[in-house]
Amino acid sequence: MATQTAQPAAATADDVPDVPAHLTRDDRVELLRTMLMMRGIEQRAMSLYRQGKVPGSFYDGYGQEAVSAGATFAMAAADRICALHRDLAAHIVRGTEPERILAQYMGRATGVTGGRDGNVHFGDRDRGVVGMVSMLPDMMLVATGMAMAFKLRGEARAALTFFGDGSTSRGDFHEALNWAAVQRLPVIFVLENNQYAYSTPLARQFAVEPIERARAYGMPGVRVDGNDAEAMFEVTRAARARAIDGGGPTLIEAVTMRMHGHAAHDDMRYVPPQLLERWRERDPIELQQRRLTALAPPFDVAALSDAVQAEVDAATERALTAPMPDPATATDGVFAVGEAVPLGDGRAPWSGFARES
Ligand SMILES: Cc1ncc(C[n+]2csc(CCOP(=O)(O)OP(=O)(O)O)c2C)c(N)n1
Ligand SMILES: [Mg+2]
Repeated sequence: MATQTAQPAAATADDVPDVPAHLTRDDRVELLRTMLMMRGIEQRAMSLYRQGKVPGSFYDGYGQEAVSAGATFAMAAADRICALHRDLAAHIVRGTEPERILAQYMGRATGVTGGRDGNVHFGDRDRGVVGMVSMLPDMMLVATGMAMAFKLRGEARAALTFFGDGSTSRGDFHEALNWAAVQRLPVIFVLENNQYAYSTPLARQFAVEPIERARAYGMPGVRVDGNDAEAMFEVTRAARARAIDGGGPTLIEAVTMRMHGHAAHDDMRYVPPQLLERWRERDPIELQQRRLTALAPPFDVAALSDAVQAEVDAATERALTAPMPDPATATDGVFAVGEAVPLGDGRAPWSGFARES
């Protein structure tokens, strides 16, 4: 099992990588649109948070848009995606509407969870994005379990999960990699290495290169420029093809940088300014804009940016006028509906509700 190292494709702002193997012009535009939408929604949500309209805290993936945009774009509709707190582009690729996302952040009835959970802990089951379990990185086990089900049922589907560098220090990371490799499951693990876990830098997280863990557990490991959406697409596409062919899991390390604090309340004074400056030159959206501008004929990136911003503005207006949820519906969709079974019949109390189907 060789560990491949795909060096970051765009080492400097002027070094624009070659045309990718599998993306059409429209696909490349769509990747840019997705990243612009993620940034536009999150920037708007951040200002709504500062106005007191987003309760709790607010987490964003500023500067990391290429990871979830490129990876999710490579997956088929029947595949399942586990998106975390920096992966909004996964929802956008799958078609969750900006208005529902903004309403979600504001706890409105029209949000993805209908106001049951603010912030980023949401999934959209109809679109194959599984709701996030906050304990990190539990979604690795959820993805592994789904991949196990796909394999047992003989379905040509794969599961993909994102997770951060910090969460690789937890036991679940190791259990998921091990089981997926032993069972050769169709699962793709995307390690989003953004250099920090809250205020903890990489050097305090692991004593080996994280990608070495792939070899340790018996699967290919691919290191990729996480700020390059097209490179993300290509490595994920290859990992998916391998998974569907029965080749088992892949660990992808997407190297990127957390450009904002851990959440809205964090001024990240612990991050050296020079580090941020270096990464600012490698902004994933600017990279994709340069690429599309260099096409013949050049693509009008400014018009796309304006169109996305107008969409975010309209979505914000609608989300702001959406109602708050009716308290009477608070437990809808939380408990299974069915007949109550009296205690004392030998069954455990927690089996008191029979599932409808
Ligand atoms: C088991 C567990 N411990 C702590 C937390 C609180 N927490 C949420 S995000 C986060 C940082 C995780 O860092 P990393 O995995 O690198 O992801 P990043 O936030 O950098 O994307 C922490 C500590 C949690 N959700 N789960
Ligand atoms: Mg991190």
